[in-house]
Amino acid sequence: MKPLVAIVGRPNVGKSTLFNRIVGKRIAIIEDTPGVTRDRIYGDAEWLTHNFTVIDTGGIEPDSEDIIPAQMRRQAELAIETSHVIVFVVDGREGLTAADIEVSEMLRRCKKPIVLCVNKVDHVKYEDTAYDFYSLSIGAPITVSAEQGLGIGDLLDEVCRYFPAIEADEGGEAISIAVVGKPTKRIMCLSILQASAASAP
Ligand SMILES: Nc1nc2c(ncn2[C@@H]2O[C@H](COP(=O)(O)OP(=O)(O)OP(=O)(O)O)[C@@H](O)[C@H]2O)c(=O)[nH]1
Ligand SMILES: [Mg+2]
Repeated sequence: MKPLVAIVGRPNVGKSTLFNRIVGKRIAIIEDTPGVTRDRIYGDAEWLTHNFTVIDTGGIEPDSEDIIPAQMRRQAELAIETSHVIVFVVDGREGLTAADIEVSEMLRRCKKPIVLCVNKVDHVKYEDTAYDFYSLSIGAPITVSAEQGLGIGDLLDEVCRYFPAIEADEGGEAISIAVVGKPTKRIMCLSILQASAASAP
């Protein structure tokens, strides 16, 4: 199985734009309105020697009790639960918000590798806005412009750093499945032997 990477964050930060940029196709719908993505969208991607799957998710509104935001949050939680690495997207133009802090607390509980991505840094002159996000205690923020295609290589380098352990784990799982398969084979052989013994004159 390929590594799974979930793109999460509050609404309208540019998750779908980043997703399309990483998969190299316009799969997800992009609009300047919060709440456009409602489901989980999967796409295959590659970077250097790695093949992986990316999941775009709906924006997480931590406080909302309304049905649609709650369902979108559940979709994002499902993506987080099944993924190996999380790309947490924030908006470098708007700066740090209370919703970002709440989403970061939710993500920390999942105990998976998190890469903090500050989007909408379309020009180096905006790079200083990233410093605010150090206070999320998630690690060094990586600045990108999903729209302009800036910083995507650095982001993917960081994401792929977590893959070797995942790929090694997957191998371990495959071996354990093979061992689990053995007794069945023996039982089958035994049944064939018994059947041929029974049918022998
Ligand atoms: N300036 C700038 N705008 C961006 C960038 N990336 C995305 N946007 C804009 O931000 C808005 C929201 O983008 P989306 O990709 O739909 O955001 P989203 O996080 O998927 O939004 P939801 O699905 O509603 O949660 C759109 O108007 C995009 O064009 C960027 O790098 N720079
Ligand atoms: Mg979206």
